[in-house]
Amino acid sequence: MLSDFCCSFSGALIRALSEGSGDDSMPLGTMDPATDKLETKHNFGVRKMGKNARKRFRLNKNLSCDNGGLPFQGIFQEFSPLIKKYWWQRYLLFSRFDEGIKMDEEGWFSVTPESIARHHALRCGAGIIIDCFTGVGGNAIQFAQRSKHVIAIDIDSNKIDYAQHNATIYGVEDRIDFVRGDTFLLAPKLKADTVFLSPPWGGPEYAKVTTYDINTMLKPHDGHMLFNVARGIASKVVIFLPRNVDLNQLAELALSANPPWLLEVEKNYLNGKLKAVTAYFTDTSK
Ligand code: MGP
Ligand code: SAH
Repeated sequence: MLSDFCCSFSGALIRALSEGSGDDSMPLGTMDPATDKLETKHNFGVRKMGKNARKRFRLNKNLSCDNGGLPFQGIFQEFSPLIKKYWWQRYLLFSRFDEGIKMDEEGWFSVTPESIARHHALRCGAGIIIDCFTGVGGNAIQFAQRSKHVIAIDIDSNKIDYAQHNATIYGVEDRIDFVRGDTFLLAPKLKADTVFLSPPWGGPEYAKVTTYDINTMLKPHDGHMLFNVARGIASKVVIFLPRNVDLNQLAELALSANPPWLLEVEKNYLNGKLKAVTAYFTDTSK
């Protein structure tokens, strides 16, 4: 089951919090959604495993029990042991995984699970979208299913090759312009309707801290740099962030623009487990 809920913070609410009314130290995420502007709750429903999926699941389970099985062994040869837990989730990451999806180490732990990426695509609409940190293409592929034009940038040429290959499996490679480059250097030349940012969080270690600090832990630049660069590209900025992100820092980002941008924070759940947080910033003056 994928369920997301999304709290929309009006400018007034952000201001109230940043000015310290009430408990300033309380992260926005701990508020009672019933009283704090819970706008929507989408329940995507529990999907029963189909006959084929059950068969595939049994097959993979058997492979891994009998001696590790080939796919499982291969994973250990090619990647660090850390990747094992992501391999178990491979069909959540790419439903067409068995058709030849290519991954590298960072791709395994960074790719946005397919149903969350599909949801991002729904929310981002059909205009021109720039995916500034494409990775192996989890988001770009879903954007291309809906948007008329996707520009997919990554600094790592292997990632761009893998993303292009993976997009071919989904039949959407023609709708994506793949660019190998540094988003921060390319930014002044970019214009779009929506800019999507799924930057490196510093690896799976992000989960070891109670509160993730976007000012010190995001790579390769901090949250303010990221937001400022992105808002020069589009009037809608979407950032995919760790589930333990400090929500007050997101409100600060929205307020740092003049006039302040609207902020919506969405928690992304998969099978009842909180996976990540997505922040949607919109310039309401345009
Ligand atoms: P996770 O917390 O590492 O996995 O990442 P999981 O399965 O929730 O681990 P558990 O031990 O808590 O059960 C959850 C999701 O966050 C991944 O599937 C990715 O979509 C995303 N993600 C994780 N990391 C480390 C990154 C990252 O560095 N960058 C980006 N953009 N996304 C990441
Ligand atoms: N959303 C992606 C995962 C992104 S992981 C997916 O679903 O597959 C983050 C990516 O940012 C990595 O692939 C990394 O190579 C890339 N990256 C890091 N610094 C960058 C920069 N300055 N410009 C462009 N890409 C960058």
